[in-house]
Amino acid sequence: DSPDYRDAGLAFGAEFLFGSATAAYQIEGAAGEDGRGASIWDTFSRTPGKVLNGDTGDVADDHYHRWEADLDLMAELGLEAYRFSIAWPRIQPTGRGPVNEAGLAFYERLVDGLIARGIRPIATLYHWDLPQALEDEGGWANRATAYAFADYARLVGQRLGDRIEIWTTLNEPWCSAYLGYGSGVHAPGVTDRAKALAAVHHLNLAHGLGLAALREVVTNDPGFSITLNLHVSRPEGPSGPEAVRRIDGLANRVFLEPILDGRYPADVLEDTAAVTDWSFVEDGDLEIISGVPISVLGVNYYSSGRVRVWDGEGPKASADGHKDGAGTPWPGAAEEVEFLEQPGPYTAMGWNIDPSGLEELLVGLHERYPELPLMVTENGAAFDDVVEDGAVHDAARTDYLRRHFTAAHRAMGRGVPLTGYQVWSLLDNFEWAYGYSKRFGIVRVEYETLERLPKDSAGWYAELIRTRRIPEAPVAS
Ligand code: PNW
Repeated sequence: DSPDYRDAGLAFGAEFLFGSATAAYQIEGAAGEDGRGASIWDTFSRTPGKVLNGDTGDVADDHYHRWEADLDLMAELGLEAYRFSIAWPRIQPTGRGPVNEAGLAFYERLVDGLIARGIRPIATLYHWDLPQALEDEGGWANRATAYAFADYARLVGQRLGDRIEIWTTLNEPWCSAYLGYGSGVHAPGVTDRAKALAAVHHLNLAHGLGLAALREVVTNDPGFSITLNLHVSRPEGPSGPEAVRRIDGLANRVFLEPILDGRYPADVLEDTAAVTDWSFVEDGDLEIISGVPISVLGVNYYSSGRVRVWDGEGPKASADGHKDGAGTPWPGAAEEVEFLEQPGPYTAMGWNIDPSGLEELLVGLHERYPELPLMVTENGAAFDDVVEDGAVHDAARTDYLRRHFTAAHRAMGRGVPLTGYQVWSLLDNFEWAYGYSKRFGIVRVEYETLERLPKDSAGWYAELIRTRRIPEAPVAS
């Protein structure tokens, strides 16, 4: 038992799905092409001061034009699955109405190209690029957006519903709600705690309505899922457990319980009573949200936090290894939670590296939901890569991945039904508020030329996939 999570040689079964993940706005570019409408991220990134260096997704990795070469690259790495997202404004430019054929055709080509190469498509319907026209009507703070999402899901399902392996409704609704409508560091940049909580509910509702629509139209018995960025918080001092309860409630249970248990957690409603009366939850909503069971839960994990309740004296600490504590106006009682300095080491995002958090998260979920299969839908790291003689020797990234795969393997050894692992990300890409300054790819993208260069971590991952055993790896200095 090595405490540093660097066990080489651990084996994964034949069914375990190794892959990599991306998202439409982060890689596609071609923002004005083939009838694509504007999304909230177009508007936000073009607003001065919102994204570092004024970066936008206008060109990104130009994947919209280079998709075929990118698929060949995935095949060369031996990926068994590819998790991508579909841009709603390519399918419905204003968020409503008939299909924009040219936009949908892109995803048909992509999915057929994956299948032709033996790579299984995992499709996310919403990875944050809401059509701007829907934001103009209130966005996720508006109940009607959930119904518009269901119509969109049906349109996509009618066309791709014979070929997708796993459908994911939403990616990280925590980010959409709290970063989009609470702190405003993500699009649409709204800062209103009550709207953030309304967004939480409408995103949950969209999930339920979306799955119901999909179930009616798909023909190939796919998996149904949602991807959550669940927060692992470690308690500090006597108030630590109370702080953990508050963050776990607002970040995790406010999504898990409506979807998996058909109820909102009573303590969360209490914690937020001064912010909202939750009257946006209508009769029958919880039946809709939990109505179509998910067959696998997607888990995104990068880092953990260390928390206690602020005693009201001195400045409130907000150093957060997971970056969400800093400046995030957690609504209600969680606002009084302090995010403490972490021991490190850190990634280039300033996120504390803590593979044991992944093991604990997976084991905890399995204890709470014993029948539910899990999949890691994102894990990876940004580091300050350098190109040397035409190579990127990203030992730190390889080491990060090796330790997290070890953690996942240990969780499986403790009985967790983990079905796969999608590394974030295949390509360096538009890292939201950080623009192109943070590189998460196992493949480097040279933004001047748009050339792709697999990093050493990609070679390591290809070997893991080929041998189904965790290879030796250089230890990060
Ligand atoms: C996730 N936070 O984003 C997303 O799903 C990806 O699109 C993204 O590139 C990746 O993780 C790396 O950041 C997050 O502030 C963004 O806590 C922000 C936070 C968490 C996840």
